[in-house]
Amino acid sequence: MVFLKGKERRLIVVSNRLPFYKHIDENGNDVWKKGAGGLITAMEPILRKANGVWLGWDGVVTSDVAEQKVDLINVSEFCMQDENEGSYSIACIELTSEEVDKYYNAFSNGTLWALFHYFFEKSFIDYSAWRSYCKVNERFAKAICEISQEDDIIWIQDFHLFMVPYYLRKLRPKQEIHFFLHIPFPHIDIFSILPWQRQILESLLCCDTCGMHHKQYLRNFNDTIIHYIREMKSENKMIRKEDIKTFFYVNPISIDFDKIDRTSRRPEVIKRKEEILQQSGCPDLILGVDRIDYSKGIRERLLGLEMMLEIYPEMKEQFFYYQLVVPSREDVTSYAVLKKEIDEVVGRINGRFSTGLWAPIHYNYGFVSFEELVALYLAAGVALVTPLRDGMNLVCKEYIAAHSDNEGVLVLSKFAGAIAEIKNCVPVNPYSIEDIANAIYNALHMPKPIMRSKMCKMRSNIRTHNIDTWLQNCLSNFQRAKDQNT
Ligand code: ADQ
Repeated sequence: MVFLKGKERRLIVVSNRLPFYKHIDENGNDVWKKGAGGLITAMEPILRKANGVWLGWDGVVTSDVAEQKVDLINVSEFCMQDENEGSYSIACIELTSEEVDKYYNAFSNGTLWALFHYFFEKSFIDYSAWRSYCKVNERFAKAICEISQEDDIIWIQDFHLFMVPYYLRKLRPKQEIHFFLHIPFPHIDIFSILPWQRQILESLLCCDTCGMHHKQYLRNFNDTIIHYIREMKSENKMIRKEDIKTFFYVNPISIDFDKIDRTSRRPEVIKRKEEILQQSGCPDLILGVDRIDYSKGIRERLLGLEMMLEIYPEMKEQFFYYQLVVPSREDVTSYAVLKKEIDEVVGRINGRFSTGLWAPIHYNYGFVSFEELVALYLAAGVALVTPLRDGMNLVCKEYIAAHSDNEGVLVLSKFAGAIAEIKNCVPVNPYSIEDIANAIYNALHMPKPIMRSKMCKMRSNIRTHNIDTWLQNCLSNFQRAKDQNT
C-alpha cells in the first residue's frame, strides 16, 4: 500500500516483463527465474515496500490466448527473500509466438527502442507489428481492469505499453492512470518518423501524470505537443494547452543506495572483492556492466580500450578490463549481430595485446548475483559507463553506492541521462574512440585525493537522491495532478 491523498491505496505496477520469468521443467512444474534490467532494479524495492502488485508478461509463449483469467501469485511462494524487505504479488499476461515476434521483437524493440535512442537507421515501419502492439496493449488494459479497483493506483511503465492508457481510459473513465517513460523522449524530428505519433501522444494524454528522467526529454515532448495543438487547430479541432489535463514532470530514477552500501560493507563481499583483485593479477581493475544492447556503446568502448593500449603501450599488464554482459532480446537480429561483433572485437584485442599470462579483457556473458555484482563494483578502480544514448543508466549509480571505501573513478557518457546529476565523473563522448582512450588513461592516473573527493561528492548526491526519494517525488506529482484537475 502507498499513502496518497490521505488514505492507503494499493499500488499496481504494469510493465511488459515481470521481474521473474517462468519456464516449465521436465516434470511439468513451474520454475521461476529472476530477470535483470533497469526497470526491475528500480521498481522491485518499491513494490516490496508497498506490498503491491506487478502485472506483466511471464515470458511464456502460448499457442492461443483465450479470454484469460488473471490470478495473483505472491512471490514469496517461489522466491527466497529477506523478510524485512517485504513482498508483492505478480499477475501474468500471456503472449502468442506471433505476438512475441510482432508486438515485442518487431515493434517495441525493433521500431520504438531504436528510434527513441536515435538509431533511426535500425528502426523500421511495419503496420502489422503496430496492429499487434495495439492488440497486446488492449489486453493489458483489460487485465488491469480484472485485477484492480477504481481507487487503486495504476502505474504503467515504459514504451512497450504506450497505448495502454488509451484502452484503459475507455474501460475506466474515472481511473487514476500514471505513466513513467524509462527511455529518452526524442527530438520532434525523430519522433515524427513514426506514422503513429498522434495515437501515442493521444494515449499519453489519457494519463493523469507522465514522468520522465531528464528535462531535455520533457522539452522534446513539449515541442511535439505544441506541434500537435497546431495541427489540431488547422483541422478545426479546437484544443488548447490549458485543455490538456495530463501533468508531465521530470524525476530522475535512482537506486536503493542503502542496500548496496550495506552489502558492500559485509565481510564476505569484501573477501570476494579481494579474491577478484588477486585473480586479476593487475594493479587496476576496470569494469563494464551492461545489458547487451547497441545503445550501450560496448563495441565503441572496447575500441577505446584498444586505442589506449596503442597510444600508451606502457599500460600493458597495468590493468584488467572485466566486461560483464547480461543477455537481452536474443531473438532480435540486431542483438545477435552485436553479440557476434563483441565476441570478435574481444578476441582481436586479446590476440593483439596479450603477453604471457596477461590478457587485457575478460568477457563474461551471463547473469551474476547481487552480492557478486557489488563485489565487482567494489573491486573496480574505474567503471566505464559509455552508452551512445541511455534514458538514465543505473549501473553508474550502483557503482557509486558500492564504493563505501570512497574510492573509484566513474567514466560516464555525455549521452546518459545520469550525467545531469553526476557532475564529478570523467565525462566522455562515447562516439569518439580517442576521447574514450584518453578518458580511460586519465581515470587510471587520477591522483588519489582528487579521486576520493569526487567519489565522496557523488556518493552524497546519490545517497540523498535514492529510490525512496524518487518514489516520494512521483507520489507528490500524482497528488499535484489531482489538485490541479479538481
Ligand atoms: P536498462 O537499459 O536495462 O534500463 P540500466 O539502467 O543500466 O539499463 O540497468 C541495468 C541493470 O541490470 C542494472 O541494475 C544492473 O545491475 C543490472 N545488470 C546488468 N548486467 C547484469 C548482470 N550480468 N548480472 C546481473 N545484473 C546485471 C532501462 C533504461 C535505463 C534506465 C532504466 C531505469 O534503458 O536508461 O536507467 O531502465 O529507468
